[in-house]
Amino acid sequence: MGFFVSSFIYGFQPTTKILGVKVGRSRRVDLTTGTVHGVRFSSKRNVAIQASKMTAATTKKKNPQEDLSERMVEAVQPVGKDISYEHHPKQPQQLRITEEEIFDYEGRLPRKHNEFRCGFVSILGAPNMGKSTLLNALLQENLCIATPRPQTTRHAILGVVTTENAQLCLIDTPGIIEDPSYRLQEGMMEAVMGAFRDADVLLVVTDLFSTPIPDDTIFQRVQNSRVPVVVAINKIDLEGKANRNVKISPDGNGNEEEDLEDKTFTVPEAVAKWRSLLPEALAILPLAANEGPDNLGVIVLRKLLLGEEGLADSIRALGRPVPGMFRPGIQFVTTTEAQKLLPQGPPLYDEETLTDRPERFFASELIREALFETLKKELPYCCEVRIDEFKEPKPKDPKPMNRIKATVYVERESQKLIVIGKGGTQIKTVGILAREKIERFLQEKVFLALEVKVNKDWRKNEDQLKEFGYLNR
Ligand SMILES: Nc1nc2c(ncn2[C@@H]2O[C@H](COP(=O)(O)OP(=O)(O)OP(=O)(O)O)[C@@H](O)[C@H]2O)c(=O)[nH]1
Ligand SMILES: [Mg+2]
Repeated sequence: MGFFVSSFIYGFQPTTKILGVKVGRSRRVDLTTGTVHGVRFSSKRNVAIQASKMTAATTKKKNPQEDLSERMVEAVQPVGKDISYEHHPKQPQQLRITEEEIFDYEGRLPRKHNEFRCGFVSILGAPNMGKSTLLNALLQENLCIATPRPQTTRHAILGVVTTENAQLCLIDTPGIIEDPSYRLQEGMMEAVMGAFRDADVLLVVTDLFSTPIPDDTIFQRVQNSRVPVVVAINKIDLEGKANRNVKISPDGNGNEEEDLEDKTFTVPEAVAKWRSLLPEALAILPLAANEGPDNLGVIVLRKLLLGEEGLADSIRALGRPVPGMFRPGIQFVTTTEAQKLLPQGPPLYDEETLTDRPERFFASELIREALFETLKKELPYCCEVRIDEFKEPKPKDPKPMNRIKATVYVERESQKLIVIGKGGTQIKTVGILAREKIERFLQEKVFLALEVKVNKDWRKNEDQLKEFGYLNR
């Protein structure tokens, strides 16, 4: 049975529309139309479904701190005949369902949403192309961290856009590098490959330097992709401007060669280049993700992926057609064609859901963002952040305050000294910046305590990386 379950878990394709249990590399379950968030597959014998508390920051609801165990029971009940479950004795937020029953469950449920479309769009590209910025613009929320430095993103991160007719599950991924030089980078590339497998659409992000996907094997997979490919040529605001381009040095250690002056391509040149690289791409769209959701290119991309009405008009609003934006002889993509991008099927997530990761995760990411923005050279790459304690405000607190304790792990004693700084000044700066970021994210006051510890060579340590969630256990 172990075999079936693991093949089921990893072999899941959204297009097969297994209603009820979606697993893949993300952690969640949808039973009928009820959605259970934050599913963890634990021991070999039992599959534990854990509902993480969805809070304001990770959903669009104002006050979604409801008891999810109720909802989980409701979600399971429609198939109660086939699935037996029990609450975890100590953790009411957990239900246990045996593997066999979950497996039996495949494809049993009636489809309720014949017209609804739902699927995964994996965002891929070289480091620093603006993938995370683009996800945030499409999502219309600041969910993923983005910094001027390459290799900011280390995990595959889900962002969910739900409209009346469709649900777009966007997956941000770490920037692709050709030769991972330590185990952490290998884990990051595993996250890229996982997102590839789950994708209904590949969204390749590049910039006006026409930065290619640095790994030939991955690029060939994009070229031979059976799912549609859309290319976003980002940062078109830099057209014609010389730009300080930060490149990763060949040692792959995250060291940077800064201040390289490079001249950009023009938009038509970049589009023509990508059209020759990917002749079958459905669309090659110039845009500027850092202008956010109102950028004309971002609007087109969102409508295209969601298959919304008015797509052709939005394409016209971009201005004079750039040759190569669409396949030869085609001026634009129709809404009907765009509606074929996502497979038909019911939503996998509640309409308020923005992501499947808890606030803790985003708190640690925002601390990492502050480290990336504050520390020099390769130092941020040696840092990992763990949240040790996250106490939400009590309901009757006159001044609601989240209390967060976190540890910044570095690889060596010498790094610890720099991250702390003389008299603790450096870590204090990081702490203030991170606190402001987390407060904006949670929309609540935060008390943040940071500690710095050495975790020798954690980037190479298999067990440590598993614990940090970079490698599969
Ligand atoms: N000028 C300009 N800069 C942009 C644009 N979009 C993103 N950026 C900047 O590009 C830098 C990298 O953005 P990210 O979103 O972190 O890039 P990424 O592809 O996710 O990078 P990794 O996570 O390292 O792979 C950030 O400084 C962004 O502000 C844009 O349209 N124009
Ligand atoms: Mg990123």
